[in-house]
Amino acid sequence: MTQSIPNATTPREELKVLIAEDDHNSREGLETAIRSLGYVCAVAHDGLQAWEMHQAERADVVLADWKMPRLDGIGLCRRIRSSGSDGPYTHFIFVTGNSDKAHFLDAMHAGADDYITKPFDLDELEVRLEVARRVVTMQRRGDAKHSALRRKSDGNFRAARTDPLTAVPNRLELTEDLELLASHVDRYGHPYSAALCDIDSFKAYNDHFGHLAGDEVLRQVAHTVRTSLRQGDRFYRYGGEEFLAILPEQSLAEAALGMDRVRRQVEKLGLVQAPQASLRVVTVSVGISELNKDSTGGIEDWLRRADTALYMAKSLGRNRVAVEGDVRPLPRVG
Ligand code: GH3
Ligand code: MG
Ligand code: MG
Ligand code: MG
Repeated sequence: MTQSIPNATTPREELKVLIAEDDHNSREGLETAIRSLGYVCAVAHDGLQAWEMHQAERADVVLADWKMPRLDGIGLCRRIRSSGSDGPYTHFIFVTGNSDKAHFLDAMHAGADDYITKPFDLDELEVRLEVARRVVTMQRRGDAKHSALRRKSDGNFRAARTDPLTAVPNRLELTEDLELLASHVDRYGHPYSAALCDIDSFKAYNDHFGHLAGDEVLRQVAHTVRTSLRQGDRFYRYGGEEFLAILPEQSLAEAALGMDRVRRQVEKLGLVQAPQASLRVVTVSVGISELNKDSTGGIEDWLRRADTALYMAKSLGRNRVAVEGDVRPLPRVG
């Protein structure tokens, strides 16, 4: 056996090697060789112990004897192959006295990557471990790339469903959520209220203070409404200066009370309105409708009813909450 010293200047991927060998002398010889080549090494006295150790701390490379008590090398190889389909790859090398073709083929069919016959040659072991290192390194790089791509595609998924100005979910997310919600109402009969919120006299605000100042108002109002809602309520930018809150398990009366609290929070922001607006500070009007198992018109009709209620809130003087059915034909103010 010639002993070669690993090149300390080459950056090397750390490789964890696990030896499974029941024969004392073979085990010690292999361990000494592996350590001399600069690898981290763990040692098991049979296949079952190796399997348990591998489960506790995954090895990058397994060097396994063939014949061992409790679980032989073939059994160990099969277990590792059938368990590791979604994790990092384990490079499996047989180190065995069986030098015939039939054993070699059995080993490779069981999922082995390489096959070394005893007595092993240190130079040969070294180059075979270099092969293992290349495979493991490539696999690690592939995993890192895959994770990065996955993070990116998760990020793209979120970005496509988020309004960039206010950071609240957008219409695409709403459309997807509404499909789910419709099936929930059909199946479980749970009621939902829709609260359509519209900033009052926002055109006047923009005309007076400019579009950028208007954007800032949109951000602040969105943040205030969102943080004033109950946990479990959902909130979307519906379009322009309109937002939609979906309130699960709330009757119209409960939703009206809750949304009036939200409306007051917006008023309390005290964002000074344009002089030509009818109100002194920035406010919202809210229209509420309910969807339950008795609703006949479906989602579209539900949202249309919220819009009608919103129109009513505007007609009644803005900065207020109106519930569907509140039909009081007062003249539109402001
Ligand atoms: P009302 O009280 O009846 O709702 O009156 P309003 O002026 O709020 O309603 P109108 O529909 O006449 O005007 C809505 C305004 O909202 C006009 C539009 O420029 C503004 N707006 C819509 N989206 C944005 C946005 O992203 N940024 C800014 N700054 N303004 C927006
Ligand atoms: Mg043995
Ligand atoms: Mg509007
Ligand atoms: Mg408006």
